[in-house]
Amino acid sequence: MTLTRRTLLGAAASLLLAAAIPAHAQKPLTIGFSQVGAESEWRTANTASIKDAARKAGVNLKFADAQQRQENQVKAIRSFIAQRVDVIAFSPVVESGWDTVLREAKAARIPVILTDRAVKVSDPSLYVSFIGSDFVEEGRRAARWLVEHQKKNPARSYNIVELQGTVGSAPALDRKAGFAEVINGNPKLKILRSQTGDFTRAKGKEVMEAFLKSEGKNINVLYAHNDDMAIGAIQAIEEAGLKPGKDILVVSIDGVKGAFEAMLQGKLNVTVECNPLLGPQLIQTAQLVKAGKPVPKRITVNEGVFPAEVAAKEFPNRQY
Ligand code: GZL
Repeated sequence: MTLTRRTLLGAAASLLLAAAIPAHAQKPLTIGFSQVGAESEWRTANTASIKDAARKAGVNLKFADAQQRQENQVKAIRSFIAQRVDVIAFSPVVESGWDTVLREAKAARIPVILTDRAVKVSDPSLYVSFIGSDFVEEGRRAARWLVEHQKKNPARSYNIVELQGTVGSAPALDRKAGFAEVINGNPKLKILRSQTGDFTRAKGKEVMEAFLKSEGKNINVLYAHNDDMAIGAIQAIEEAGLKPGKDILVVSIDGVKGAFEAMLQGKLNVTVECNPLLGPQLIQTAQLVKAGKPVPKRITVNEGVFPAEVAAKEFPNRQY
């Protein structure tokens, strides 16, 4: 029997076999996921959501924690390519520097899904979909709360210090831009100092200590790009003998449990929600991509704003 005929017969046999195996018994979908790190309560909830959704769907999840370092994410993506996973997904720690490795994934014909944070790439076809929040709008919402608060005391001016997220990350760049857009031109709202706290409690406390040392009682408001930095800063404010939430208003983003607890203690004034529960949408999108079905380029999530007045009522409903 010639090789060709044997090969054709072999292929036909395997096709018949595959058709006979029920879908659930076929090879499970394998997703390689590179996570930013474990820097905040938000990230912990995001990781739990992804792992839980993968487990429930019977997905084989290869999970890599990059400890907030881009080189670790590039390494993880290359490893997923070498392992020939079905889909690569990741939350890019920073916006730029992804073209080369994403071109390698494209050359290997492995689709890439972005979750949580976006990338800036020359060729948008390097990823199939981005599932996450509108960070510019989150920054606007934080500023709008402060604008409305200032209107209650029209004669008062507010000096603001800003704790930015990780340098170069989409949430840090966009939350800064959205906040600045809304306060721009308002003579009563002025940003005195702005510096990164890298989204962590420890760094948020450290930078707030420096702000207090240089600006002292001049500070009326803290705008933190995430609740973890705000919670660290609250400790610094108290250690300086000031009352967070009163002497210094605290405006933050994420909506994690720690922020609700701080609001219930009167130490934080408002948190703008940033939903980390992206697991189910990620798995569903990966399954559609694997099945060759079309998926939206941009999948957003619904989010709210939680001022301290609603904290007691809302806290029991929080899922993260
Ligand atoms: C936002 C996410 C940010 C959170 C932080 O989607 O990337 O990173 O706001 C987290 O808490 O560290």
